[in-house]
Amino acid sequence: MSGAEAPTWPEEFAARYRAAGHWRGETFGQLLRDRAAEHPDRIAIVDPTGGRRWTYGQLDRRADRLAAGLLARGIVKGDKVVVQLPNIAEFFETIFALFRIGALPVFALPAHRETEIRYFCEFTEAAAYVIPAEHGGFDYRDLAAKVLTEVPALRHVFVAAGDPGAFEALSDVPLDPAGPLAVPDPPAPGDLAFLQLSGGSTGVPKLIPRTHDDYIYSLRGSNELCGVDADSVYLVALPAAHNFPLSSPGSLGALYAGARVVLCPQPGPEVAFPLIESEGVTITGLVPPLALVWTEAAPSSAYDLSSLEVLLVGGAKFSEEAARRVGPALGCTLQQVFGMAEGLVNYTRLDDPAETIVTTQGRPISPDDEIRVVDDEDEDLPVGATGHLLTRGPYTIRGYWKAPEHNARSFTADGFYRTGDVVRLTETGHLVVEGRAKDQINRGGEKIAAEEVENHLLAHPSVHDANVVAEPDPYLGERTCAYVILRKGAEPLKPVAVKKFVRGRGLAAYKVPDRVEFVESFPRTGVGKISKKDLRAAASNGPDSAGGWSGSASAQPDAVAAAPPASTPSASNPSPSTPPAQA
Ligand code: AMP
Ligand code: DBH
Repeated sequence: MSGAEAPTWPEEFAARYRAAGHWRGETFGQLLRDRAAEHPDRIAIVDPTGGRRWTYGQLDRRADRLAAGLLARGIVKGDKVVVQLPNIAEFFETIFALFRIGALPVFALPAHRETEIRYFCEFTEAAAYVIPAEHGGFDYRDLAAKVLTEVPALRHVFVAAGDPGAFEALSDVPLDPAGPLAVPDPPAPGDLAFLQLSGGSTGVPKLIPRTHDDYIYSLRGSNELCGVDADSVYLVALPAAHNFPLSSPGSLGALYAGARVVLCPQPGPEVAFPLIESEGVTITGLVPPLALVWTEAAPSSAYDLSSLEVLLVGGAKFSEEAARRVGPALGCTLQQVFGMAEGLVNYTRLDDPAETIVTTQGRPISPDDEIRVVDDEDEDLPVGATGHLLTRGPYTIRGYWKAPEHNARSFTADGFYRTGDVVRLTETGHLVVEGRAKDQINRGGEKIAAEEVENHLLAHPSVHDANVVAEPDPYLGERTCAYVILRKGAEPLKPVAVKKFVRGRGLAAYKVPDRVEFVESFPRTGVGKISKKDLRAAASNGPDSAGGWSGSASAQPDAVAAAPPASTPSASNPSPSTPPAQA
């Protein structure tokens, strides 16, 4: 992997991970080839929308034919391809074709819109962009047409499902390679396999470079801890490209095991439960809000859910009370998972005591995952104390892709990733997530970088300054509240107009603030910095408490007499840029 694009593991660590048998020299292209050779007629992918059932042999063949077609279109090793597909079979055909030729999928989510997609295409200098024609009432061809005019380097748009319109249908790309697929320079196990997205905490989005070797190790480890083998049936209920349903153990873990992957077009019980019954689903993963909905729906459901053995819940903190209800309601084992696309994944073990399963977020996959819980000065804390989680290990990145300045802050000098999570370690080595130090809102598992939304708010001509914080929500866990100071003399705005403005900037809908409050000033800390802590406290006290700090911590009104131009950075947002982030 190229050191210029992202820092990688020092050779002594790489050697250790190889010697331990973690990195076994596998690649995604080869693993599908091997499974197809072992059991060509087993079902790999079930896509209920098209009534499609692809065997391992068929998926392997499709990946080869698409790979040959993509090579013929000039897509080569190292090229980036933004893949924005819903839960359809073509997602797997596409990514395995790209893996085979060594081109890198960039895993966009269906919720991403113009701002995010343009950024991914520009920043990665993507050669191609793969979309469905329409999904969830949204026309991705319109989005692609806009992005194509804005990003000249983008050479191809492929439409994987539905009417391709002005673009090329993905189904027209495959070619029959004469004989076995000939890839001029096939990827090596240590090469990058794809770029995953980070929820991020800054206005600048982060891309996560994962290698074949490191990611496949996390799949193998996950399969072992989640009991996934060739007889398992994994339901992809969350968006397929997200790191959780992709790898914990996810669809790729299931394919690694030679198991069956069932694609669920919608995660609600009305669509998922019939699929669990008809396909005999044994394992799936959900974010906490969905787990609550399933738990409520299951007892009165007409569908037979008895095949379900394991329900993984993660992405955001699952409350103990809700966790207790899962087993009785769904008749399966709850497995909490605390993971991150940057690497480290923790699971409660299937045979952990029931109390451990409902009160902790698990422990790391690997004996070589190094965990440190530290104070604000990076000093190690004793077991049981609450502090910042730092980690290093065989499947945790050593740096984001092309982000040297951010890497200097997000990683210690000796390569530990600063997760931004505040945790406590129990005597049994389990982690309990107690909070978060990063400036992020976790909206039911969807991560929102506060700074990103603040930058979009600041682009409004009437907005002088803005701060976005989390407020508690009974269903989502957290939702977003934007505190906005209007410019002196600006026309009064309604909250709905602010939300509409943000939406109009072409952002994923989940990033639009749930609540907007207009205030005269922001609370300040002792040294005069804006206190997000006080803003969060105000937000959790409800709509009318905003501005309660005025005249106390800060006697200085924040609004200035002469309105600066819209692009001028404000105190709370040194960067005037308006880049998007992600997941
Ligand atoms: P990302 O870096 O976007 O992949 O998001 C990973 C982050 O999600 C973690 O660093 C945590 O903040 C959060 N997260 C994931 N799983 C859990 C969990 N089970 N409990 C609490 N927070 C979680
Ligand atoms: O939230 C996450 O990013 C996440 C949660 C559970 C994750 O990446 C994972 C498991 O692998």
